Amino acid sequence: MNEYKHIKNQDNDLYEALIGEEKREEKGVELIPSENYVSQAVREANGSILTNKYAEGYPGRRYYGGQDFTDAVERLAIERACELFGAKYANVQPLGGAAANMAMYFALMEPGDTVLGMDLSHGGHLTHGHPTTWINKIFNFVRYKMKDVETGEIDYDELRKVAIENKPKIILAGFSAYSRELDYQKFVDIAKEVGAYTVADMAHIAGLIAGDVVKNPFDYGFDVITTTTHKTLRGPRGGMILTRESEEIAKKIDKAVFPGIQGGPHMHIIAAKAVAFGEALHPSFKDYAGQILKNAKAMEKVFKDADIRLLGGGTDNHLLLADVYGSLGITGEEAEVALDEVGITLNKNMIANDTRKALDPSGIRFGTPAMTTRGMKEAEATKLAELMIETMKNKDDADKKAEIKKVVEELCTKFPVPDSFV
Ligand code: DSN
Repeated sequence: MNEYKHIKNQDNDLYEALIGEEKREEKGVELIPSENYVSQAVREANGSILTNKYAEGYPGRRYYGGQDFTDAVERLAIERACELFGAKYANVQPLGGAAANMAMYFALMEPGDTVLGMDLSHGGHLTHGHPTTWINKIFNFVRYKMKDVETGEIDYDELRKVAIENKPKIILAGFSAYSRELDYQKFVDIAKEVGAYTVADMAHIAGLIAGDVVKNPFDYGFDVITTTTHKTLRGPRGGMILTRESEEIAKKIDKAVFPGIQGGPHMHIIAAKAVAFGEALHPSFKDYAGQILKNAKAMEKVFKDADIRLLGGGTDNHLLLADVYGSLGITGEEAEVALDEVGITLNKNMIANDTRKALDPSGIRFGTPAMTTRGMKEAEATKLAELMIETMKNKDDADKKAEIKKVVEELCTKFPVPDSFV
């Protein structure tokens, strides 16, 4: 546990909140598939004096003085990112995944141009053109979907048809609630046919790509990858844009990030990205990524054995989507609350063709990146999945939930978050 001694001395209200969160993370298990625990080294960089520095521009061409050390920091992050993903260019300045996607859209398109992306109710992300976002007012978004929600197979014939009809500038592969591998070759073939760029939003699976346990879209000729750095990749909260080989695209992306949509880069976060990418280049990261998948498969088995419907029929990655309303008669919101009470954190989620609403949907989404960071393996994943089902089946039984909470706490005590991963 961190001491926060200076905060304690000068700001007790904030101190109490931080200690509360420290305890919550220690005593409960995190199954939100987009979350993780970072190393102390990442946190040191994140909390470093680089937060003091303005560094508009890029290494070797900054607009402010005093850049003796910022260039070295940013170059390290760029070189490591390129090595991890097999890219020629990397922009490590995006403040998050949404900023990365926005900059990518502005780099590759003019207002009014069209993007073909995954339907949001079938696993796509808000930044892929949700009607409530500003980006949706600037660009035109058309959709592809799963052909069969029970297997997760994408309808590539429909994707091709929509591409031919709408001539998109970008065909976007990527998701935030989809558990199967995509057929990247099909995306590339269709994009070639209609003259579109191929972009993969790999925020959720970046760590799995870096660890070589799922396919890398660049191996199929994708032009660009956007990602966050804090999910499976286990870095600080932030974003990144990678370009496979085109200098022309990379230049457009750099301009779109700064001065296009952002000001001074957050150099402390870029330093923390460099640390995290260094960790992901370490051979042990491959084991970590492999274990994420094994743990997800162990959870899949328990849910399947209990006859709980999994969207896509199971998982090829780190996450699972379960139709708990259809299978157990408990809503996603009720499940989230009951599980929170026993120290298991996950999120309610809409499922494809959901008849319920976003704030109280039919599904839950959960995954294994954070629990795997704690060193938990298949036995613990199996136990947690069993406890989840027991909790959902007994959501109104306070005694049962107290009993389960104790078991979760004991498990967490045995698996503290490590300080270092290398
Ligand atoms: N909020 C992230 C997630 O949970 O998937 C995506 O932005």
